[in-house]
Amino acid sequence: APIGVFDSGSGGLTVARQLHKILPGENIIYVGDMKRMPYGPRKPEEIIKFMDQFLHFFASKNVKMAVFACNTMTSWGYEKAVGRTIFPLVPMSTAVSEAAAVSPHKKIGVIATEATVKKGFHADMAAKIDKNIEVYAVACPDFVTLIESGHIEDAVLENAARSYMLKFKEKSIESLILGCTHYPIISDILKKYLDTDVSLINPALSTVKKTEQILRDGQMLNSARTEGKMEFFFSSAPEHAAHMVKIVMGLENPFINNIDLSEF
Ligand code: DGN
Repeated sequence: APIGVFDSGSGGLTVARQLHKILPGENIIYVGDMKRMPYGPRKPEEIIKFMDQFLHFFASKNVKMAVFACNTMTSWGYEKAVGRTIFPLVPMSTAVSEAAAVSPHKKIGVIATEATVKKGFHADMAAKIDKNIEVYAVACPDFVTLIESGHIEDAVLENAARSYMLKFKEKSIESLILGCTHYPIISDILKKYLDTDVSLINPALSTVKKTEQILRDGQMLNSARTEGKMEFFFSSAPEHAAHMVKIVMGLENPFINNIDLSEF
C-alpha cells in the first residue's frame, strides 16, 4: 500500500523528496491543494475541514499511512485527526530539539505561515522541551504565494527574503527552522540574508525519520526491492505542478492527476 503525503500546494514535495531518498522502495501518493492555497491566512475551521478531505481521499486510496507535509495543517489539525483514521498519521516535526542541539545559547529563529506562528507551534514545543530555549518566530505570508506563482529565484523573491530576514537582525539567532515545507525550495536565497553562522534546519528530515520508525515498528515497510511508484494529484495548475515536481524531485515530465478535494 502507498503512503499518502499532503500539503496545500507543492511545498510538501520537499518532504516527499526526503521520504523517497530514505525509503526509496515505498510507493507515494502526493496531494497538493493548489486551488485553495495558501492556507496560512485561513481560519482554523477551514484548515481542519481541508485536512479531513485529504484524509478521506487517502482512505479511498487505501494508504497505509498519511504524512502531513504541511506545518499549517499539523499545527491546527493533527491533534484533532488522531484516532479518527484507520491508518497512522505522521505530523510535521517542529525540529525544535534539532535546532536547540546546534544552538549553544538556545536562540532559535523560526519562519512559517501566519497560521503556524499564531498557533505557537514551535514556541509550545520549545516550552515543553526546555524553558531556556528562546524562540523568535516570524510569519512570512508572501513566500508561499510567491513560490507558487513561479518566483523562486528572482528579484521579487530576493526582496521579500531580504525584508523578512532583516527581522532577525540583532536577535542573534543561532539556527533557523524552516517551519513551512515550501521554504527549503528557497533556502539558498534565505542564506544570503542571514549571518553565515546561522544553521538552517529543515524539519523534513526528522519527519521522515519518524515515518520510518512507525513503519518499522508496525512491520509496514515495503519489502519489495524495486523502486517505489509515485503518483501526483493537484487540485489546479497542472503545468506549474509538473514544473515544481521536476525542480524539487528531479522527475522529468511527471504525470499530474487532477483532484477535486471538495468531493471528499
Ligand atoms: N506548506 C505549508 C506549511 O508547511 O505550512 C503552508 C502552505 C500554505 O498554504 N501557506
